[in-house]
Amino acid sequence: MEPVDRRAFMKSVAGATAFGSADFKVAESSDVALPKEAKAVFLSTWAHGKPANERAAEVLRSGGSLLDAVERGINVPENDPSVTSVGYGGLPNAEGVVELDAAIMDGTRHRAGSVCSLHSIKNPISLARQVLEKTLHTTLAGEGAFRFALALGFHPEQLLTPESLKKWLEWKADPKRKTFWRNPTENHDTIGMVAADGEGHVVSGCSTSGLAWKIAGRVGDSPLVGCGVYADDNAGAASATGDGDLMTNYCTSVSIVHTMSRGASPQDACVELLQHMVKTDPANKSGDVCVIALNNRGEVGAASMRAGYRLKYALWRNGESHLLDAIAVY
Ligand code: SD4
Repeated sequence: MEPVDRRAFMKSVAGATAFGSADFKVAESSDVALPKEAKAVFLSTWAHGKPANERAAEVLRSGGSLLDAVERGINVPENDPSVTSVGYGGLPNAEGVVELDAAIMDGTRHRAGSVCSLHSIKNPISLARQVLEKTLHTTLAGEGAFRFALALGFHPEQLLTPESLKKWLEWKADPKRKTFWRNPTENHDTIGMVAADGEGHVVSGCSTSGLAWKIAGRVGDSPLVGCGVYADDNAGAASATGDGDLMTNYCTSVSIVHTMSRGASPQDACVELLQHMVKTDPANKSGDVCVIALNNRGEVGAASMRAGYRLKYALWRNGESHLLDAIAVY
């Protein structure tokens, strides 16, 4: 196949709002002389996806698997207290407890591991990976997930930072505070990461502290297989970020992957899902919905429902790391 023309690629990046299949070529498996990470593609949500992608590429370069790469890449925002929607420093639920959700899915085995409503464990994506590798289960929740973590040697930690505690106290003290008793609220920014190794293998991972001030015990879309993550080597992988209470009803990630398996590009599959959501309910046009996807050839797509909640997504490929704006469908 033709070598990737980096200059042409950079040109296409400038001012581009999304990558379609035409923008992008990956190495074929005959390019065996290329280092492992040179063939790989990492695509993640939001600005914190950029250092996550870079870490993921490093892990692959140093001999890790694609699953290791996605897990350790997602560990980066989980460990960063300035990211207030993932892991340590994530904003807590209405009771002041940080409850984390995460999932990872291996497109080769067609198996996932996930954890939800997990407290006191900084790296839920790593625990989700352990559910996948060490158990016959797919999802562990709450106290059981916490005890599973302790049994595996994870250390319990206070996940509230002085900053997130302060924000929670301010929210609590506000008589007009937004709650989830049929009221919208904000604070998003889950990390979703999808990856392809250039040899047909895909992985999807997702980690979040969920919606700030959520009702205790609420589980979002992120740890649900088919919603926050889905990966199938026969087609590709997808992930989502935004209002999980809305997106769960559309099984976003599996819908996108199934559309790709019928021949659609990742970009078209993302857009089709958002259009379908609006077709079933026009009110969804104002929803906070963002999706990312790639296929098993490493072609990528990303879309937001609306410009007012536009996804920034991070793309790593060919040793280059970019932060880009997704298109808004409405
Ligand atoms: C949730 N989807 O718990 C997550 C939150 C999120 O960007 O993605 N924020 O609903």
